[in-house]
Amino acid sequence: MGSKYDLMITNAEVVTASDLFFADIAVRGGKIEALGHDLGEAERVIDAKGLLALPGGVDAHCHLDQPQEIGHMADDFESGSRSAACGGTTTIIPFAAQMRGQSLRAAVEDYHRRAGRKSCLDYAFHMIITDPTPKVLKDELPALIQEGYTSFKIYMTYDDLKLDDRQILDVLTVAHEHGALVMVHAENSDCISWLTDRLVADGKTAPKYHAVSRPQAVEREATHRAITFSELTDVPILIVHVSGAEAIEQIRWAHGRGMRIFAETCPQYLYLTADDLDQHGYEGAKCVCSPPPRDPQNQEAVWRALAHNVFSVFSSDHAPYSFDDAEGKKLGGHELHFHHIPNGIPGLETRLPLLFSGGVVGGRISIHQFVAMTSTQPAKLYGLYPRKGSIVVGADADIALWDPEVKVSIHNTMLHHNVDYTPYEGIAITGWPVMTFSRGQLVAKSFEYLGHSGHGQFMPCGKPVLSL
Ligand code: DUC
Ligand code: ZN
Ligand code: ZN
Repeated sequence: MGSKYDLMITNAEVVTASDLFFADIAVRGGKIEALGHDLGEAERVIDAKGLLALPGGVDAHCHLDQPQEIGHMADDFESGSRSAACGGTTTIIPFAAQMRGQSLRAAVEDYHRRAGRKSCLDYAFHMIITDPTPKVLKDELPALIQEGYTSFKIYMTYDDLKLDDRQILDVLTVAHEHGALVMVHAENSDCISWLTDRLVADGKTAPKYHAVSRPQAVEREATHRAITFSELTDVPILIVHVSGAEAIEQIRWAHGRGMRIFAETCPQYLYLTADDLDQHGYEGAKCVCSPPPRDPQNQEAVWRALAHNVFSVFSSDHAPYSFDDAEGKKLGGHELHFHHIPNGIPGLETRLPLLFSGGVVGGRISIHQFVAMTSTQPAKLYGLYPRKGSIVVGADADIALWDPEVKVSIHNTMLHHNVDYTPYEGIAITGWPVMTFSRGQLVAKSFEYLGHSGHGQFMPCGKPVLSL
């Protein structure tokens, strides 16, 4: 090839889900064109000596500008992708959520309008199905799967979102017939509302009671029920945001029976506990998410399950609500009873450093497991591999260069989201991505955002790869 490459990353220690090797990475037209040595000249050369070159992260569970009846998410595709890029992520997959009474097609079209040309990173959509009418099941869903919306989330809780057991069996059947992956939010709705009513009747309304109203038993039961539905309909499912030992036990049980039950966990279940909801005043609202964070023993159970490959995916579940905000945690301008606090915490930018520091530097998981769970496996499960998810010839040049030794103390002031807090304030981290490339474009360097809106492209997804 005579002409110069666009970019050459030299002296990199390249890590994939399976391999580690020293190579130069040659990029042309946004793609990795060659890996090797003495590859020729390039317009731009970046010396990565001392750095690790990892595939950019795929954050397969984040919420951005998601329409909702009350409240407003603090991040849209612009601020969300900016924040993700500064944390080493190069692909985001947020949710096109169907409102009850709305056609699924209209929900997807509306979400494309919201995405506009705002993202600096490539993105795909999951769908959220809340109203599986006969038309949705027979026409819309099969057509949308065909068009590249090959995964969708369903809820077993929340009055405005949940499906009943029969509806779940119906949507799983469509997933089976058309080759889609269903993500399940597994918590028992009636148990939560019964517990909530009792707590409220006793005047127990502070943020800390959020965790009391959603004990592990309600997650365990719903996880088991979802596994049963998967068995009845003969289709793999993915249980999202698994919080602790009891749900893990159910997933291991299913694995023991040879079932393809995939599972995801998130940083909040490694770094937060229910005690973080029990802070002075209303501060605990900052850590209200569902399922709630548990206790140190359960944090250890999640770490062990990560080490044992029980989880295929590690996502942020970024659900951005500002604390001091009448559209956020103080909806309507008030401190709310726990069951009215918008659910979710920010985490797009801190997801990878938290797992790298506690997991890889902490000696709990290998760097290959890190790459697998944060990039390669989500790319495969959601039909984006091999374009995304690895450093291989022909893939998009989505690369994060990591300094594995840099010490960072997390503060919200250094983050790039639009949320006015981070639940990880003050946590000391070792290792941070110091340069992030999206299709060969440098989008973040040393905590500074260098990307631009509109660089990111929408990607229709292929069929899920369900044997990792
Ligand atoms: N589930 C999510 O996946 N995100 C935010 C809130 C929730 O319950
Ligand atoms: Zn959920
Ligand atoms: Zn979520």
